[in-house]
Formats: sequence, structure tokens, C-alpha cells
Amino acid sequence: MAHVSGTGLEAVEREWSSTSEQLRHTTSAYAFFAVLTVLVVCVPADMFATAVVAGPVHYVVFVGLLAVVFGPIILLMYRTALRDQLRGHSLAVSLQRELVEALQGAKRESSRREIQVRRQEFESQLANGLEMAEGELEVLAVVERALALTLPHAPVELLLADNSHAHLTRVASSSPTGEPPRCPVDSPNHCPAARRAQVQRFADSEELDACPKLRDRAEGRCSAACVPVSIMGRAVGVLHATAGPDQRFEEEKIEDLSTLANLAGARIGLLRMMAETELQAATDSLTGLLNRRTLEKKVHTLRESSTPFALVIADLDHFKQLNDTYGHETGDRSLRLFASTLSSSLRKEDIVCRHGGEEFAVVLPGCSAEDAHVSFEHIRAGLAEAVTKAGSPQFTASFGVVESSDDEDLVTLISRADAALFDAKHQGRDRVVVHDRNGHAVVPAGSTRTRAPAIEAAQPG
Ligand code: GH3
Ligand code: MG
Ligand code: MG
Repeated sequence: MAHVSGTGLEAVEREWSSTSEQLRHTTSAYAFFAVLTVLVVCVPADMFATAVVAGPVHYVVFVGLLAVVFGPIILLMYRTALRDQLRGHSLAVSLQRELVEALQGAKRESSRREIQVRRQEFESQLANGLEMAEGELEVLAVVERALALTLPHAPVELLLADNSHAHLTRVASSSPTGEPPRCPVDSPNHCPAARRAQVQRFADSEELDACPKLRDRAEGRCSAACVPVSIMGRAVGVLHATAGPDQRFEEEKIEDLSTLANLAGARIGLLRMMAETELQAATDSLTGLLNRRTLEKKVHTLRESSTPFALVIADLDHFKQLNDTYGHETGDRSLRLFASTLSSSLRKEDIVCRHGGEEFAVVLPGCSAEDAHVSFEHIRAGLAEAVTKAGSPQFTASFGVVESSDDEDLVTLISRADAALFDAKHQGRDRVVVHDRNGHAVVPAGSTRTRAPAIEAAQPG
């Protein structure tokens, strides 16, 4: 646009300078003509008038002669000057018009550049802020601040689906009144913006083609803009903003919301992917329990905080036989059942891990061996119930329990717990055996289970 105006301006300028040049030539020609006329016309006319009449009357003849000769010439010169003047005027007018247009074009261009610079600044600040956010909560805090910056005078919210992708919940909002728009949509499938993966603008909630979710709002009629949010290529949320029925959202604001939706969706997607990868690396795929490496890390953390703990090694009894009789898949199901029985029976802070094969390790922070014994007697009883309830082939488990001490590393502790487990197997399986740090079986107070004769014999006294 500015380029077109500039070209027009140049053409008019060229014409203007050629006209000025022409005017200069005309003026010089007129001057030359005047001198020539004086010499060629005035002198002979005076001589002629003096010759024809004497006395002062010869002036009348002289003037008459000049009028006859110069009348048409002056008229012609006047018309030429007038035409040049008109042409100059029209050129000046179009020059002025071109100038105004060029100025307007430049203004438009400069405001477009300003918007572009502001948007780039917003985008880079947002990307920076999101990049620093380490968890979804921090991402949502950045989103909330960005919403307040983008639409300081309108209520706006971010609705995001949970892990099942079925339910939308409000996870961030901003509003001048403190009241978010409260869109009643409950799932991405029921939101036109998320379903179509396209920005939706609604000028008035009462219009025929307005989103049904805009009707009957507490604040009455409204206009709205809904921007879909995609995470890992799937539209699972929406940025929803409302305003008065006669107030349309500027295109620039909608572009900012789209930028926010894109960057926040990408960041949340990345964080979810990283969490998933970390989870995969930390857990066992069959049972979902922590793996041995994670157990080692967690025990290391306990050691750093000098927290005492009980360690239990559990092993399914005659599991090979169960596999051989019912097949590997039934075996896998039994492993999952045992894992879920452990997890559901223990505290949140207990560390439950699949140690390998049909062997499990459990760390109970702050627990004595005696407490652990009580807990695992309950688990042993609970397992029988759970197996019956699940309709799986019956199986039992044996448990070896030890208590941590500051000077023993995890390997030593595990080998002590293994020894206790070995005793449990040796005594006939389906039982909990506690060992002290010397490797001696301990009968916890209140235990009703009788010890195996071999162990009884080994005990002093
Ligand atoms: P015990 O009571 O002495 O522990 O006897 P057991 O049969 O349980 O012990 P053994 O070490 O002889 O056999 C362990 C079996 O566990 C052998 C193996 O096939 C089975 N097993 C190990 N990992 C898995 C698994 O991931 N899935 C299934 N289905 N079976 C497994
Ligand atoms: Mg076994
Ligand atoms: Mg085993």
C-alpha cells in the first residue's frame, strides 16, 4: 500500500517538476518576446503614428496600433498562463492527496509493526515463562497471569480435560470481578471449539447460531470467544472468554489467546510426556509397582534423613506350580492381584516394589520389625480373601522381615530379609518371619503362631 502511494507520489513529483520547468521556459520566452516586441512593434508603430498624424493625436494612433497587435497576443498569453496555473493547481492537489495517502499508509504500516513487535514480545515472554514452569501447577499459574494481561477487562477461563479426557474442569481463570465465565460444558466432545479444533466467536448468545452453552447464564446475554487447547495433538481443553453482547473481541486479543493456547498446550504435553517416561523408568510394567532401582533411590533418601525403617521381602509360594497348572497369564494376574493387595493394605508413605520375578520388597519408614510383622499378618490374611474374591487360583506368600540399622547398607539388609524369608519357606510357607540383626528369628509379642522346632531349638534358654 505504502509502496503504491510512494510510486504515485513519485509520478506526481515528476509531473510537477516538468511543469515547473515548462513554466520557467514560458516565462523566459515571454520576457524575450516582450523585448522583441518593443523593438519590432513599438518603434515602427511610433514611427507610423508620427507619419500618419501630427501632434498628440499620434499617441492615440500609436496606442490603437499596439492594441491591435498586442490584444490577441495578451489574450493568448493570459489563456496560456491560466491553463498552466490550473494545471499547476491540480498537480498540487493530487500531490497533496498522494502525500496524505502515503502518510496514512506509513501510519498503518507503523501501527501494524507495533502490534507485531508487541505480539512477538508477548510470545517470547510467555514461552520463557512456560519453559521455566516445572510442573502443571506452575504452567497454570503462568497461564492465569497471561490471561489477566491479555484480557484485563473480561472474564476468561481455561477448561482442561482430566486424564480420562472425558471431563472438563476449570484449571485457571482471570476476571475483573473475580467471577470466571463458568461455562457449563462438561467434556471436550460437547464443546464446539474443542470438537472442531477451531476458534469459535459468538457475537450474541441470543443469536440463532450461538453456542447453546452460552444461554441462560447468570450474567445474562453475552458474546464469547472460545479457543481450543490441544495437548499432544488432541483438543482436550478450551480457553473461554465472555463480554457484553455488543462487545466483540478484537482479532489481536484472539490471536494472543491462540498463542497462549498453543504454547501452554505444548508445555503441558511435554511435561506429561516427561512424567510418563519417568514413571515408566521408575515402575514395573506388569504390576505398576516401583522397580528395584527406584527402591534403592528411595532408601537412599530415607538414609539421608536418618529415618529408620522395616524391610520386608515377600515371595509367592509354589508359584512355578501355579504357572505350570494354570498358565503364565493366570500367573501374571496373580502377580497383579498380590501387588494390588500390598498397595491397598499399606500406608501412602510405604515403598512397595517388585524386586524381580515373584519376589517383592516393601520398606515401611518409621516402622519397627514388630509393627511390620503385625501389618503383614493382616496382609497375609487379606490375601486369602482377595484371591477368593477375585476368583483366582488359591496361592499364598511368605514374608521375611528385618529392621534397618544405621551401619548396614541396603544389600546387607536385603540379604538379612532374604534369610528370614528362607526361614519362612523352610517352616512351611504362608507365614511372616522376623529376624533380628544377628539373623535370629524373633517371635513378636502377641504372636499366636508357633515357631518351627528347629528354630525353637536354636533359641537360647
Ligand atoms: P517357592 O515357594 O519356593 O518360592 O517356589 P516357587 O515355585 O515360587 O519358586 P521358583 O523360584 O521355583 O519359581 C518361581 C516362578 O515364578 C518361576 C517363574 O516362572 C515364575 N515367574 C517369575 N516371574 C514371573 C512373571 O513375571 N510372570 C509369571 N507368570 N511367572 C513368573
Ligand atoms: Mg516363590
Ligand atoms: Mg522366588
